[in-house]
Amino acid sequence: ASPWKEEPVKKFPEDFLFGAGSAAYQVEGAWNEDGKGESIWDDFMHNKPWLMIAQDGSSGDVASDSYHNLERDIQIIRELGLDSYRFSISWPRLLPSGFPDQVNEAAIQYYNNLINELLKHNIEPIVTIYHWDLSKSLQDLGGWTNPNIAQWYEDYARIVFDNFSDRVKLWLTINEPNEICYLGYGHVLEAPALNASGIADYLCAKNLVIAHARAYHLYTSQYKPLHGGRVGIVFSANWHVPLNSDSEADKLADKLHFQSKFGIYANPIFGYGGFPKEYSERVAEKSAAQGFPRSRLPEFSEEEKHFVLGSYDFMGVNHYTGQLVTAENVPEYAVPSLLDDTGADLITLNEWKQSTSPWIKWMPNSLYNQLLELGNLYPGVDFYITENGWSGSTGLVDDDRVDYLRSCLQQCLDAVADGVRLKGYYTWSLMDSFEWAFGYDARFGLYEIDFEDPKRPHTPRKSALVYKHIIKTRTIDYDYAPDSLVMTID
Ligand code: GBH
Repeated sequence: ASPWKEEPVKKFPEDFLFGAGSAAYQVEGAWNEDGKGESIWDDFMHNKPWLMIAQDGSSGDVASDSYHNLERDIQIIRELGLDSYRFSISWPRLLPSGFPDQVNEAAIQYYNNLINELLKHNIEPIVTIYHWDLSKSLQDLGGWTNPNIAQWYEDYARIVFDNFSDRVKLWLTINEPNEICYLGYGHVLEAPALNASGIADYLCAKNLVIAHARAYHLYTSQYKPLHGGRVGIVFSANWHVPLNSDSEADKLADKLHFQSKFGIYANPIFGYGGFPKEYSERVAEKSAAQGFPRSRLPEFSEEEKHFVLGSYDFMGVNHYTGQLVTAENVPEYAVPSLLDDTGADLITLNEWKQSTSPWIKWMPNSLYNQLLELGNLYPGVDFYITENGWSGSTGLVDDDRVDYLRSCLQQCLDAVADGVRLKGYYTWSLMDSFEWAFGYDARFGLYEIDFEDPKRPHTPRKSALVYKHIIKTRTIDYDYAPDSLVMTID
């Protein structure tokens, strides 16, 4: 029975971490300064701009210019009163060649300054080791489809731990495997835009979970005994339900869809090991029928399964929305592809409020449902919501974001009351930043950034004041309305 059940929780526990997040390519800028190497996102923006959804010539070359505005970032983090700040380290900034033959001192300086400033003000850093900006030099060798990447990633993680693990206690190995593998290698929505679904995304999936496990074991054997921190991985998890709950076909489509986006990454680490059984069987059958001599979904050896299984201290979850899943009237997907293997179509309802991002609609109670599902699937696991947020446009009175934020935090409280071991919540994002293929069209920030101005001035939105009040009182006061949009450090 849950310790929470007897006394429904109205208040967030004192040790619950309230945070906000960012990612290196989205905020740092300084893409070619101080010895930084080229990443696959630099390459994507400079050499394949036609693949962008926002056709406005934007890129992350300067972004929110956090590399030159550390004081500003610390200032706004302190104004909000965050318990914790999530940021990522840029692999090519730290290791310009992708390999540890040279370590960039300027990068160590920048991240040291950031970490030290956070700690000076009692703010817990949670650091993503890899948030999508792979060194281009490693992509030229196949990137995440090359099994050697598990070793390259471990080498990189060792440099990260050597330099920062005396002070950073919370580590996120990799952000959103599904987006890296499916959208980057299976599709063209993200770098490296390989567009080889049903093959490259599956190779990536296996190599990526092994890379994660290598970093986990490295930390656990060599750094944890000295510093006692914790290591997790971040999955994207959008809520999903069969469109017709009486239909066996819809239920199967829903299951295979969730396995294709989440299970193939989570099951090897948190489940019973290896890829999920139903999904492996489906891809093996399809592959045979298509004339492939073996399944397009690679297998794990017993040794690999054992190595990966249980390689976690907690799970990070990025959650934004959800969909209804059906097997009816499924479009003709390319063959082979992950979508064809899955055989599902995703439906959203017109009555759900639409954000500025085409992919985010407000599906009622999706976060609560997702947390409950994960809590039931993986009992005993600690969770953090590592991203959750609402995209709007420019403007400071962001009432939709305020409503969404309050609702999602209420859903967190409800999930905690029902026994889910949720330890923290990080809103996405601290400030407006470069939103990948969507450029600067989608604004997620608690703070607005003026990207037209070379100084990148920042202004708090209403949601910043509301979040600050929630953090301070550790309750959600639905009547709270700030008198003015002025933020100061308490
Ligand atoms: C997160 O991904 C990322 O981790 C974060 O860096 C990012 O800033 C944040 O989302 C907000 O965008 O409409 O077909 O082009 C969430 C997963 C992957 C969902 C890309 C939207 C585009 C789908 N996202 N996807 S489409």
